[in-house]
This record gives sequence, structure tokens and C-alpha cells, in this order.
Amino acid sequence: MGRANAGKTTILQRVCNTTDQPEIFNGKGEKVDVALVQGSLARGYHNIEDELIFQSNPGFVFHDSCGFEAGSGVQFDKMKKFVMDRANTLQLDERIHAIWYCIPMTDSHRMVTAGEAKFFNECDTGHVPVIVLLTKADILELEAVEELEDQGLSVDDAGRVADIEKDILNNHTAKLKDWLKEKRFPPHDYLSLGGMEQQDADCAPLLTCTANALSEEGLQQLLISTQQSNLELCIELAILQSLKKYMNWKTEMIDPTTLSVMLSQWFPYC
Ligand SMILES: Nc1nc2c(ncn2[C@@H]2O[C@H](COP(=O)(O)OP(=O)(O)OP(=O)(O)O)[C@@H](O)[C@H]2O)c(=O)[nH]1
Ligand SMILES: [Mg+2]
Repeated sequence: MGRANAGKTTILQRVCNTTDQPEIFNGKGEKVDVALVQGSLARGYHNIEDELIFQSNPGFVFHDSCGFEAGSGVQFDKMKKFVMDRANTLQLDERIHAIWYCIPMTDSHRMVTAGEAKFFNECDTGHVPVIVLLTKADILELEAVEELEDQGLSVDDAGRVADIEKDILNNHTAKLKDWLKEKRFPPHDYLSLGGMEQQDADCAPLLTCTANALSEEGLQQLLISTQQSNLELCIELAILQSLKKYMNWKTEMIDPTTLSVMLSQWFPYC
């Protein structure tokens, strides 16, 4: 979720380790001719029912929704129905498992618009965690430099710029948390992401944060084993989760074959 230009597609590309655009399939599973909808995509309009799949990792199915500025009531209602239906459906192939709500730091003066307020007041996503992503956080470096200049201080000290940038980000995050905690359905977690437009950007924090927000271990395993951008995450969770289970077992139940099967479940694509 998130307004136009918030950095949504870029995040999905990083998670799927690609620079390609996704293929789009409509609600009936038919491929959508991207050339035909190019105009509306360029205006940041997305049909939330469409499924976005990257060839580099077809294990993930994404849904992309535009932002909801004041006045787009029909779009909001359509999104709300989609989210509530798909969060609760028993049809496994239709179920959504997590929502990333992008708020770009390029708009730090209007982080919570009527659209965000409406979403967090009205959208009960039940057990489906909503994680607010403060996207394009790298842009705050510019604000930090401006602040130093205003104070008449040198901007050559990279450490000082980084410290002020961190303070500004902490400030924005605190403000955002303050606003959203008052809503009826506040987000489960917050995470800042910057430099995601770079092809080698690390999305491990995003995957770890999402895995932590998922309440079921089976879902965590699906997420971590489906992503192929960070092998370390698979190793870390395979060891932590398998050993955690193993430690509760009686000694006579422990055998290397069982342990290796448990570990390998985190690496189905290898
Ligand atoms: N500085 C910076 N730019 C970013 C970052 N992430 C994305 N961008 C840039 O922001 C622009 C928009 O990114 P997209 O991923 O296309 O945004 P979107 O939310 O999918 O936009 P729509 O599909 O139009 O709604 C692109 O030029 C990206 O390169 C980031 O972390 N930092
Ligand atoms: Mg996009």
C-alpha cells in the first residue's frame, strides 16, 4: 500500500532480486497486457485485485494499491473490501499474509494524510500484520546537511551529518507512531528503508521484521524460504528454530537425520 511514487515497486524488486517489472495477472488469473494499462500505472493507479509476479521469484504474489488521498472513496472501499476478504478467506491461494504500508520520507511534512488516517481507523486486518515502511529514508541526509548549514556548522564531518540524519529519522518515526497509535487499528511495526533503488540494497531487515510480525511459524518458514535474496536469513532461522524445537525433545528422540530434515525445510529452493 502507499501513495504514488512511495517506492513500492522498488521494494518488491529488491525482495525478488530483480530490476525487471512484474507480470500482472487479473483476478481471474489472466495475464494483463501492461502496455494497455501503462497510462494508469504511470499515474500511480493500481488495481489491488491484480496479482504481481516477478519471474525471478514466482513464489511471491504481490498486490499493489495506490494511496488514498481525500476524495477517492470508491477506491478506498474497494481496497477495504479486498483486504478484509483476503485476510480472512479460507482459500489458501487467495489469502494475504502481510501488508507493507509505505510512507515516503520525501513527504515527511505530510506523513499522515486523510488516506492513512482512514486506513488505520477503518481497516481491520485481523491477524494480518501491517508494517509501516518509512521509505526513501536516505533523503533525510539532505535535511541533515541543511540543518547543519542553518546552524553555521561544517557539513564536511560525515559522522555529524549521519548523527543528525538519525535524529531526524527518529523524530519522524516518533511523530508517526504518536499519530497512528491513536487510530483504531494501529500498525504492528515500523521500519525505515533507504537506498532501495540501488540494486544491491539489503532487504534483510524488511524480511526479518516481517517474519517477526507473522504469528505462525509455518508462515515465517514460508516467507524466509521463499525469499532468495538472503541465504544468511535462511541459515539463521533454520538453526534458531530447529534448535529451539530440538531442545524440548528427549535425548532418545534426537537423531541426525531428523535434524537435517528440519534444517532443510528452510531451503526448499536449493
Ligand atoms: N532516494 C531513493 N529513491 C528511491 C528509493 N526507493 C525508490 N526510489 C525511487 O523512487 C521512484 C519511485 O519508485 P517506485 O518503486 O516506482 O514507486 P511506486 O510506489 O511503485 O510508484 P507508483 O507505482 O507510481 O505508485 C523511483 O525513481 C525509484 O528509483 C529509496 O529508497 N531512496
Ligand atoms: Mg509501482
